Amino acid sequence: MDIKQRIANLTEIINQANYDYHTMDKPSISDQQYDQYLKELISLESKYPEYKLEDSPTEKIGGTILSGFEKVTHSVPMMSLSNVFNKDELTQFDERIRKVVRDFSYVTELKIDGLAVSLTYEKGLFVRAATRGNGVIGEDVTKNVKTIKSLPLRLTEPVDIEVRGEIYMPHKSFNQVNEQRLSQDEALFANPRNAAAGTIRQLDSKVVASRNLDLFIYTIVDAAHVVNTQKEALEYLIKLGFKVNPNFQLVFGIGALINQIEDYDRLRKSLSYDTDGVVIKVNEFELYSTIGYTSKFPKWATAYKFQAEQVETILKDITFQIGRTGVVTPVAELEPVLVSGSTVARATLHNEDYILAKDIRVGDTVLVHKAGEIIPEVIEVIKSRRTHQQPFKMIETCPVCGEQVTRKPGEADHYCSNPSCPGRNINTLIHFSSRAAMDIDTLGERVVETFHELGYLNTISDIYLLKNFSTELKELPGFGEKKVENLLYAIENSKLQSFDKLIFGLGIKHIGAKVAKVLVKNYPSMNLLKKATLEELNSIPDIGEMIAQSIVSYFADPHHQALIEQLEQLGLNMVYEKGEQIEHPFNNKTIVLTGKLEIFTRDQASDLIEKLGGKISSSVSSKTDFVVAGEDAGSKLKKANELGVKVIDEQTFKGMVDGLY
Ligand code: 1X8
Repeated sequence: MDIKQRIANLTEIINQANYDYHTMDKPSISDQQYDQYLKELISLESKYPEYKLEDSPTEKIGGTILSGFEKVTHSVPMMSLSNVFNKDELTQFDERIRKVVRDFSYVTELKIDGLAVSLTYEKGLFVRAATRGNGVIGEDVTKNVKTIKSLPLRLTEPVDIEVRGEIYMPHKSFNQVNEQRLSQDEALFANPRNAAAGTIRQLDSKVVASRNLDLFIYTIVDAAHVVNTQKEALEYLIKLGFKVNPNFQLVFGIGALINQIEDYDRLRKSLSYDTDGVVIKVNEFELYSTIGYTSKFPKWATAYKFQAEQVETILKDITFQIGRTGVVTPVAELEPVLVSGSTVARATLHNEDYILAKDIRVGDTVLVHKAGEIIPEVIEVIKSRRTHQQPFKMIETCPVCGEQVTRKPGEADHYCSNPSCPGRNINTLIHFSSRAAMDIDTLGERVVETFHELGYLNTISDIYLLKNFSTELKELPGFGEKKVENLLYAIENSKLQSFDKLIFGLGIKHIGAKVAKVLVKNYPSMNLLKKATLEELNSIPDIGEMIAQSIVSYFADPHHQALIEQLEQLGLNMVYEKGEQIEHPFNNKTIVLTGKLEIFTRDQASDLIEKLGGKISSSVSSKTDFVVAGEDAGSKLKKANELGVKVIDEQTFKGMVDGLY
């Protein structure tokens, strides 16, 4: 067969396989076969670019890097829909229509919680995708949308057509994306809609391809030229090869409409993507001009918005959380309940006014929801269940440092008046777990922030109490079993960290890593150090007046004394082991061994590195300090070179450790 023909065949086979798998959910060839065809096509296209077809599935891999998005003016504005929030409002919607037309039906469709796009096809070929933007002008996201696996690049008919739909991120992709972001210490997406919107505006389409977005199409622009009803429009979209949400229904009358919505509300809980309501459209296009439009919405359609899930539980206690700025936030400690798919044991109560306005009291039965966000909220008290609960009273002293808590005039928030309140400074926690200090590498800045916001982390000692919340942590978006176990393991491990690292980690003013080392050499245990006097400290070379003063006042503070005692009880290492501190280039460094070693065995090399204070890692990242590359080193060496990580060969390595074993 000639090359041109083979490329055409492969294009068709792979497009069909994509359709079967991603649109029909019915795989027709094995993954292995698919990969083989795709590989062959990629290779042929690179050798014979002149034969590459416009609907080539290799476009789905991404690879274009844009500098920005061009503006696109929509041929027909993308309107939004009016909303109704309950059955009464829905009935009024129906009655308004019934005043002007008789004999009509509705089509109901799930409202997908994503972002709207408009797709243009010319002669059946996909040419452009644009976001909604302000409804009149959107952005050209063609390259990114092209990576969506269920998007047909060629329709089954050679038509010129513009269609609209919703891009969304399925739950599975959302969880994967957040897990990855967590492991790279990046901010988590609050919900799948934000994740989809953030992804579609990525400049690198390879990133978009990796995020596994999906797409449901629900509208044909100027549909009345093609078909007569919305139901026919959906059927025609399916025929053209689009992925249409299968849960659409033809409904007659308000009674059936209400029943249908109740069915959807049950159905949506079992779906693998977020929906936020039901779209209700009059089915017959010929009635649209009679029913008419407002300046913003069509009057022949509306969106019924589902209530965010609300669940009853008991408010066991109200505790207080100190923020970065000293703001004191009351937190509801709840009897754990399942809300919108995850367990909720804590919820924000915002501030004193919020609690008093809703008259929330410890012991009450309360309604909790999670409006698509990570942080759950107490909405209201079920007053009929109240027995003898006492009214809430705002605290007057800080639960962390004991200093006064005051409300600033004109503000709703209370603040802890102690500028160095340990509860207030999450930077202390971030510093403590950092690599140069206790080296809890899975407890990065973002994770600390998230846990702090949720009330799990206030003080350093809370880090070692996280294990008591492992069940709750595993339920958090982006965390999960493995992640939490790794984190708790790293935390336990850090208890063995050397004494000087602990001293450095405490964040005592003016005590850097070097001074911490000097200190532990002179005071080889916490017991000795905490009793150090100004005179003694001043007499040590390298320790000046300011440092001496800072140490003495740190250990004189009862909060710090309590913290140290707690950490001691939790089992942290508080003695300096002589000989442990080796001045060597590997000390404190992360090292990756790769390729075949000839002088040393892997185990010997690892042991040596560890004895010299280094850490062995199995994968190369920007955090790697050295790669020791033996014979035939492969991808790790390549990655090290790409990242600019220092690479040494085995001979050099030998030179660096000679005489030390
Ligand atoms: C928005 C949406 C519509 C549909 C589904 N999901 C949405 N987010 C639908 O019609 N099936 S229609 C729509 C709009 O017109 N703004």
